[in-house]
Amino acid sequence: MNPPLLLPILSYPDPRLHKVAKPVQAVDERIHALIERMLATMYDANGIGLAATQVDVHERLIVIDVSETRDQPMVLINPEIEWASPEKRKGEEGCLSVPGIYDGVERSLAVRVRALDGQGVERTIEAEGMLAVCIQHEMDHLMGKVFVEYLSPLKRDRIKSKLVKAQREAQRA
Ligand code: K1U
Ligand code: ZN
Repeated sequence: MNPPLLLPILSYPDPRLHKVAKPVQAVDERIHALIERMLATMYDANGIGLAATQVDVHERLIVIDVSETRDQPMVLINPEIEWASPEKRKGEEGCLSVPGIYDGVERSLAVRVRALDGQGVERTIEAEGMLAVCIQHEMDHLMGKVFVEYLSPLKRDRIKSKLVKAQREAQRA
């Protein structure tokens, strides 16, 4: 029997969100199946990106779709930032692992990233705008970093308490 397509997304402050992902060793059938499930999970959750870390797989794999039409999926395997612009801007971010929380994070305006695509072919991606922000956000996930770690300790603690409380209440319901 096939496994269900949608994967459960870890919620902050789950300690598994802080694991550092290892490189994907081979772009094989297992990775193709994972990509399919991550894309389905991202679209189902109305996200614009998803890192493997968020579905408890600690390998360097990201899926992204910043298109309005939601039909332009991107797959980045073993991504590495080759260049990040020194110009930065603070913009509002959200995260499927930190539901209901949005706050400002400063990021490089543009990045150049080298990665394998879903077929294992090496690509260089020049990104700006939302795509650049999303790539940086997802690559942080692969390093075990969640966007709330850019916020003040006070804000982060408040977010943590709010989410822990919500998770306890959801378990009781
Ligand atoms: O990593 C994730 O959990 C996905 C995350 C990606 C992201 C959103 C915004 C800025 C940077 C990275 C989301 O898709 S959150 C949900 C969402 O669709 C969204 C939230 C705020 C702005 C734009 C989109
Ligand atoms: Zn996120």
